[in-house]
Amino acid sequence: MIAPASDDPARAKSVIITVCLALIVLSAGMFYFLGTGKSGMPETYVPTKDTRGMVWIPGGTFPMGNDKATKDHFEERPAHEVSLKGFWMDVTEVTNAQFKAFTDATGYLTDAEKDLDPRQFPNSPPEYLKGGSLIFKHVAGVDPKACGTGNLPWWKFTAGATWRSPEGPGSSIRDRMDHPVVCVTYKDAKAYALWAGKRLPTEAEWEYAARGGLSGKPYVWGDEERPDGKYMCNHWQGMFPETDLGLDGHVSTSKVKSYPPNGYGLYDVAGNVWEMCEDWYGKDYYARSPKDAPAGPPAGEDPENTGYGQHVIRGGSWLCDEGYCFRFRVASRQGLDTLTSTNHAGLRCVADAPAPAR
Ligand SMILES: [Ca+2]
Repeated sequence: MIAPASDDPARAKSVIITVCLALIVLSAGMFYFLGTGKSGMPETYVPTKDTRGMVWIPGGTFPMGNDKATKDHFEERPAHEVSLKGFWMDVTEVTNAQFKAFTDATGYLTDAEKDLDPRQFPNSPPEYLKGGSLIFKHVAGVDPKACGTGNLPWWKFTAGATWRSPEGPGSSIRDRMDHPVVCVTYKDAKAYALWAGKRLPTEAEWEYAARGGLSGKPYVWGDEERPDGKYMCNHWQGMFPETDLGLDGHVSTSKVKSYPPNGYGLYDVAGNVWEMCEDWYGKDYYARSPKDAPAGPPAGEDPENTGYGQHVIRGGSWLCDEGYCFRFRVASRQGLDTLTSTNHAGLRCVADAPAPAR
């Protein structure tokens, strides 16, 4: 399995893992281009006209990014003007219940649910052929800022960790059907969106919508991290990656709509789970981004040299603390390896249905 980037995500370095990554990429890439072949899956994007559970985001122009970003978050610079047309956006992150409706209708199997064929990869250790996801584990005695960017000790590839069993075999979503789906890849997210007659947002659409009509604010709700001492989203409190005190009420994902919505009525755009965007991830893309409807660079960052690259994820997650990650801020951005699934990343869709009658 391929490791995600920077703050909380891990990176594998060993030769054997690199070899296995390449094999996984080749295999998964083949699945990607061949499609699922499952019944009930549309071949092309046909925008839904059913906007229940969505909200209209009116078009406009806004300053995207953050000129006040520190050196740890230089990818948020420079702030630049962006113009967008209006679109519809899901009010919540896609839930386990919604994802189940998709798999029930189509028989779709996520990447994490599929083992690789050992006959196809005879030289790979069996443990690397199992389907699974990168799962967070608490680790004591670690200074995360001293860990660099590779082999982050709090990420563990867990065979059998899937959207149905987000902590691995024996775990269940039975009591979490209203939580956001996790342990899905970009390909899985795209498949869900296609089935729903929706699509993943561009990074610009995501940030414009997340700002909720506010301009240049650090948080989706405004200037203060905790107005009147109140936690406004699900993130991490305490010493990362050892102890999450759960002062916001949750120490893992939370059910959607557990916190107040932003100005457009969108819930959990900060925290809970990272949300996948359509764009490839470019750290320095903002320096050359066009003004009108930017759609990302032609290729993504590829820190693991997988040949496949990273797509953008936005919004931060239940794992973002204030000292190390600090990416539940609205301008925060990072990449996720395209074929990686983790238990802190999910999705929210947009759609191109006609604007509501005025
Ligand atoms: Ca929390």
